[in-house]
Amino acid sequence: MLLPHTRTPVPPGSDAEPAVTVGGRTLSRTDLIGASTAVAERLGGLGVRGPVAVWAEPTLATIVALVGALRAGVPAVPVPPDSGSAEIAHVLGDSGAQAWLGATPEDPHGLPSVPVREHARGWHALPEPPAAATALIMYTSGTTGAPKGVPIRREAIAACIDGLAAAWGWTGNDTLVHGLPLFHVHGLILGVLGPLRVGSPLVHTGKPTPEAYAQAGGTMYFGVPTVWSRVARDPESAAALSGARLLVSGSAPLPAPVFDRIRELTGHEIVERYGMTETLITVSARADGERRPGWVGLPITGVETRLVGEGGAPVPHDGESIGALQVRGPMVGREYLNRPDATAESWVGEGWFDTGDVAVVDPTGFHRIVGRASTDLIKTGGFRVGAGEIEAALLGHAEVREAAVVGLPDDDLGQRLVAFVVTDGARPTDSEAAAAALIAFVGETLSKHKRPREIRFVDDLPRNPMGKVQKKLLLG
Ligand code: MCA
Ligand code: AMP
Repeated sequence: MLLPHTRTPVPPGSDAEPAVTVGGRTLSRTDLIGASTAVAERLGGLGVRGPVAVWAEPTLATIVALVGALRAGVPAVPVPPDSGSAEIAHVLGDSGAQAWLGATPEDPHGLPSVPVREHARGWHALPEPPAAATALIMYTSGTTGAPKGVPIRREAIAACIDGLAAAWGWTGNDTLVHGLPLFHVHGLILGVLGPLRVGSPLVHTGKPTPEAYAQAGGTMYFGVPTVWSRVARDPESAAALSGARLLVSGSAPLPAPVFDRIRELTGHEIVERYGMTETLITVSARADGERRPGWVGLPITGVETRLVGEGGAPVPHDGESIGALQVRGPMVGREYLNRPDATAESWVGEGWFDTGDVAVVDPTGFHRIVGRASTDLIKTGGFRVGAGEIEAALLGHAEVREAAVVGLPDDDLGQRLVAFVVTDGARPTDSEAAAAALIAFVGETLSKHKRPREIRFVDDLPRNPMGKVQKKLLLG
């Protein structure tokens, strides 16, 4: 069964124990089973077979909605609560969402809403949906165009969580703490479905601040590198994590100085793991094994990886030779929703998925992610953002003639979104005000975290003789 089951080994009265705590409010396992069963019964009663959209604020109600949909076998589409209007319209239309389940945005875009009542209880035994059924549809950015939907199978989630539980020695004796968003693989699949499947209570801190992590008193902590670098700059909060069992980082490269500083402050070597929305988590350091700064570890149970060079030639696993990283395994997705073109580009045959990341593998099987093949996929604060989508949003502004978006190195965010903009007519005289207006303009259509941090007004963009913008020249 995917969700939720009792703790292993089963302690007496375990279902009365806390399952999830969000913002200081707790649901026991019994409460969560009852409330999510009520949601599933309601969906069944209304004949909603889905997909259903879930406005994924970090609340108990969101968790009840998502677990209810999973238990009903209705695909759920988590929608980022900072989404802009164009994004919401795209996600609802592309996924074919039939209704909102629980909270809605101010403009529900014409969809009805099925209420979620945290205090309602249902007690029917629900049949387990087929393992290959779609549990979630998650949206993720490509280099260009609108975000693509990734259907995520129940069996893929189970394989990912079980593989990580084995790698990390994760059991019902752990308490997991994090404050990550509930609309991505990291915060939702690892961070909510993980503890429910493993049987370890979850404490969600609302926001992933060092102070909140320090106060939560968990055994396992998840964070993106930005979270760990903020903890590294807060020695008092960091010291409070010394008693934990495992600190885990993922979603973007963890800088080696942050790894070193956290070790100094907490006595812990952070376990790093690597994954994607399309593949879930495929590679990780082990709790009982080596943790090497700058390296993301070994394939988890059931995963195969390979490095591919120019012309498809295999690249040796010698710790130095660089190749395109491809992965396959039971947690890897099978397609993008409604996008046979993009599916054919990334799924290259026999279940292999071309990650778009460039990596090296050493003779012991340890993986290091060297970078991305394209400068147009940017990771900022752990969020994946496509340059093309932001450029298209900027070009929607009447005064923007050309735009090029790049990720510049940033101590806090890893990469910071910077847009180079050519305006119609002369450069704006008050460039600060013009930049603020453009940043706000992007925030109206796209998610807040897709807003450029900085706008640089230029006369021309550097182009090659074919007219293509040479982004590498903007990075320097
Ligand atoms: C941000 N702000 C801005 C701009 N950008 N203001 C003006 N112009 C801008 N361009 C504002 C924000 O709204 C915020 O305001 C303030 O500046 C600080 O923002 P920020 O620096 O972004 O900090 P933050 O809001 O504290 O967020 C940092 C964060 C966040 C908590 C680390 O980036 C985050 O939650 N990242 C997690 C991403 C994640 O879960 N990725 C997983 C996907 P105010 O304070 O007023 O709000 S990857 C995945 O799932 C795979 C499978 C994997 O491997 O894990
Ligand atoms: P997303 O689909 O948002 O999860 O983004 C996936 C991308 O995040 C991957 O293709 C990598 O580029 C990056 N990523 C995830 N985890 C790591 C990591 N531990 N080290 C380096 N890059 C990572």
